[in-house]
Amino acid sequence: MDVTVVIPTLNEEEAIGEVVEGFVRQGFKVLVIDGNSKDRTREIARQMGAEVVVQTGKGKGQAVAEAFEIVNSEVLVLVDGDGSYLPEEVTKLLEPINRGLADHVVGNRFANYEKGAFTRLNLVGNKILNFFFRFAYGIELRDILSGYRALKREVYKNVELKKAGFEIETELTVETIAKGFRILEIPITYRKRGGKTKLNPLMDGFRIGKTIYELMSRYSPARYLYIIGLIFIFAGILSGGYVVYQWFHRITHYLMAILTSLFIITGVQLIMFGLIADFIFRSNVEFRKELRRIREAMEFERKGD
Ligand SMILES: Nc1nc2c(ncn2[C@@H]2O[C@H](COP(=O)(O)OP(=O)(O)O)[C@@H](O)[C@H]2O)c(=O)[nH]1
Ligand SMILES: [Mg+2]
Repeated sequence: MDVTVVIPTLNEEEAIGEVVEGFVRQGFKVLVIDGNSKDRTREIARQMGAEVVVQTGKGKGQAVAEAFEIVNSEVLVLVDGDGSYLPEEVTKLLEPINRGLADHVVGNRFANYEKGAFTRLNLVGNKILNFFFRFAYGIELRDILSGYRALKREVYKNVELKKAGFEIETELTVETIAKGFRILEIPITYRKRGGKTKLNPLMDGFRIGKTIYELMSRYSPARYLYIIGLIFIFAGILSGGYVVYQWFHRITHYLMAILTSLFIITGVQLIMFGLIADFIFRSNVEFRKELRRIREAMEFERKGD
């Protein structure tokens, strides 16, 4: 199989040599996309046999998007340059793709992580964001922010990435699902990184949460509308309760009664729109999947001729 390993780096001289070597040893092409490191990262990567490109813009997300344009292999593996993932375990990620079970495979770090690989804040932040993601999209994923992934060409050439920074993993995951590709998690090992992290847990955590929420209106419209609808109904129940309570005390609130019905009607309407949105969105995804199956079948036949 034709595989390119893409490693975004920013000042990773401590670990990059070992990472590149680990993949080159297994016979993979390696592309390091560097964010203008001020240390020896590029030099070491080249020595170890990687092709090195300096990204044109800023941020991990921009670097990855750029690499998606440069590479054209059947499969692209994405991995951090900090030594926190094991190059040998790449076979675990490639296997489901080889067997035709998935289009995008994510290494789940929570299966087996070294003590100290996650700081406490990092662990809590990850759990919260994963929980929020499951709640927002209704998809059973445990480690959406993992940096170790394998993507088929169809996936990495078709996802639309707009975020420049650490929101990239969220965007990649949501885009994969919205475009009707199959995503799968596989347990992997996660080690303590060499060198310092570039991620600011609070700032970037907040940005990632914001991205999950922003993408929701586009990719999980039903749940988005249900939540707003429920807020309206809740407001209606509160004001309605108050109106009825006062009415028993012989005080009538006409305006508030009208407001109550508006709240409830708006809420119910939003939920109905949500149902319709859900139906449209689902059939759209099914439609894309079916189209892909047909296209694959046709290509398979053509190759057979
Ligand atoms: N090209 C590029 N790589 C970056 C940038 N920021 C971070 N990286 C790399 O992206 C990978 C993930 O970043 P890291 O700091 O390990 O984040 P964490 O794994 O979430 O703690 C590492 O290999 C970083 O060197 C950037 O602005 N440009
Ligand atoms: Mg890392």
